[in-house]
Amino acid sequence: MKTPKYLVPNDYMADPAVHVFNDKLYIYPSHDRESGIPENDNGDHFDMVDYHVFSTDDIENGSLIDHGVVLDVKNIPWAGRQLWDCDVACKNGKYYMYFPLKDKTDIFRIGVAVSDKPEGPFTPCPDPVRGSYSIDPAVLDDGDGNFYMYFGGLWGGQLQRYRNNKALESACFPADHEPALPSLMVRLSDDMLQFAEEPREVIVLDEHGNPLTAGDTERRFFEASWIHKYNGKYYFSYSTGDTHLLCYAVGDNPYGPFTYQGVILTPVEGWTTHHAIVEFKGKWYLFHHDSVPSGGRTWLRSLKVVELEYNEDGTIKTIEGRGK
Ligand code: FUB
Repeated sequence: MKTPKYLVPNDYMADPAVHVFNDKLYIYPSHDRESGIPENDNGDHFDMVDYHVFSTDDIENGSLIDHGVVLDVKNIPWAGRQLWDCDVACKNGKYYMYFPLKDKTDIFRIGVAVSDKPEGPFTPCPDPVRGSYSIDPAVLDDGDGNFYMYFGGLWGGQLQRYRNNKALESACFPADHEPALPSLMVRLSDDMLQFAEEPREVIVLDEHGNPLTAGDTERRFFEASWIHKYNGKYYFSYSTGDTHLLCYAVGDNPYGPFTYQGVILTPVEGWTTHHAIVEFKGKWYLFHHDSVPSGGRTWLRSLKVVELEYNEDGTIKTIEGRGK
């Protein structure tokens, strides 16, 4: 599949998380909608209220099943507003959906909802994960019984309001020459419902072994963490936000550090860019979104998929976001 393909032409879906469970591909997107809220740097216009799940056993030529609404904000006891990018992990036959949501004080927390089936529906826990903050959880099943969550996002994602896992009096961005605010990562507890340790910084190093700086806006982390393994290496990928790139960095273990490698996807139509990388039936795919079908309305995004290819040295071939 060399040409990108839209997956859900009759609705607006974004921020895909994608996994293979029981030999099927499951897609867990955000569900965009027109709320009428004006666009601003806090992302108030991304006012999503539920999630759908999609599945297929043939992403190239098969149809996609829409399993309908699997979690609704009105059923989450601690909910304020804005269901953003979620992810799902499977352990011992149970499926755990991790989702960011503002609580009743307008602070993003990460919640968990549980199901016996990958397609849900998911039952939310009464409270958010203790010590959680910011947005965009992505969970790695490391295959050895350990599960790791990567999370965080700048600006509307509120990451600049924290240092060392503590809330600041007010938001604080590093100076351009200082290390960039990194994504966070944390091992999950055995029951998958809490953090097993304090979240740690995901350090992305440049070619000289120095952490990327805040002024390095074409390479530094902004939001949309994703992690996958290829040939025994850990590939941490993310969006650079205001420079609209999907980039990646490679490390030897889930904690990093990771060394910056390059661009996966050049800018798409629309402000945000977000993705998942997954292997299915012997091929690798980049799931992402753009705002072409909505005529550029950045809060109404459409899901896409395209094949992703590696070079022999393990680097990823860059894909054109506005390519046909
Ligand atoms: O969908 C809302 C936010 O937009 C996501 O959490 C970010 O990653 C960006 O895609």
